[in-house]
Amino acid sequence: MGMAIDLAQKGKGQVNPNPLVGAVIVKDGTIIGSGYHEKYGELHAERNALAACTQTPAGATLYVTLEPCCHTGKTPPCTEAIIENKISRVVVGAKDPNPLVGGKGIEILRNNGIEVITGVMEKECLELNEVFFHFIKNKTPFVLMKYAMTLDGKIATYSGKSKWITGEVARAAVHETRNEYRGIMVGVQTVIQDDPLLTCRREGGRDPVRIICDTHLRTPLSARIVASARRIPTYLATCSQDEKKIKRFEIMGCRILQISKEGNHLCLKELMDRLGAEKIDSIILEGGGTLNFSALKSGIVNKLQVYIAPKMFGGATAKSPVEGVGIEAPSQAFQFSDRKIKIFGDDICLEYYRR
Ligand code: AOF
Ligand code: ZN
Repeated sequence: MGMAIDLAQKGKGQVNPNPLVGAVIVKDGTIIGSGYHEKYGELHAERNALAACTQTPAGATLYVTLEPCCHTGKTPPCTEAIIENKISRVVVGAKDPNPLVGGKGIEILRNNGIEVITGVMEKECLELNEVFFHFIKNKTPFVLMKYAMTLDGKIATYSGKSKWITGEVARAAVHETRNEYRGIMVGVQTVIQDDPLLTCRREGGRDPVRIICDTHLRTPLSARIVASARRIPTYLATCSQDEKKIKRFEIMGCRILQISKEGNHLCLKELMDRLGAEKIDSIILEGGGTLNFSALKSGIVNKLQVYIAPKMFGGATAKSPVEGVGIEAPSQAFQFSDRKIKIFGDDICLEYYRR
């Protein structure tokens, strides 16, 4: 199962909004075939593993990270292939919460005399597909809030400069994440201040779809994101009704999402529904502080990644990662759990889930 998980990871950046799935076929103690879900819409892991078998899989055990499907989607049911190939035992990591499957895959296999063992390395298999499990249940993107800060909690110097806070190893990890996640979202203030591109600078990587939260449509037409919108899908989420302005962005290749207003900002929950409908299953939220606070407050954040570099900027006016109005009492704090610590050279990365 560990090998099947490793194989599944190879599909990162290629399969959204479908799951990462790996499969290994073992006969008489020998691996006779393996495979993974390589690309969205193409063959599932189980069929790829069966096709790769070096000898007949009859009587073999199939290890698969996700319950085999039993529906005809873009491909025929994997349960059929497993039955036809006379696999005698199937070991499943996690059950498939897809309502089209949801335990029925396992049931069909058992009804056909196949022994099925479930929940093997389940925790790891659930984590592997945290995005898929969230998206299939909620139909909204899984949101990762990510920022890099100094030891004194600054994301820029007092003059607004932020290149760079973390070192090269940590920055490379960020581009791995950009390859994995389908979308990346920032507030308009970040676009005005940093003029970022938000692309994936990793060899063979995929650029995430870019989303700018821009309540009053203040994005400069000269921004690099706008200039590259024909090449990389770009959404401007706004409350503005200014048709003339909207037209200008559309001509540049941006897609406008008109969203209702909630207080002084656009309604993030509504935006998540709209992005979910566009099949965007995952988003990296890269700030700035105003949007980060709104995102926490509106409850759209699922996971947190905080990169910390061993340096300090100081400065009372230097920006910190979460701003907005904040909360009044510590008892109202946004809470996080399930801590993980990752090391990237001299930097560290803390990961938590929103509680
Ligand atoms: C995958 N890859 O390896 C497995 C999946 O639209 P389809 O036909 O590609 O089916 C997608 C569903 O199939 C998916 O939501 C999940 O429930 C199930 N299993 N999907 O893309 C795979 N095993
Ligand atoms: Zn399948």
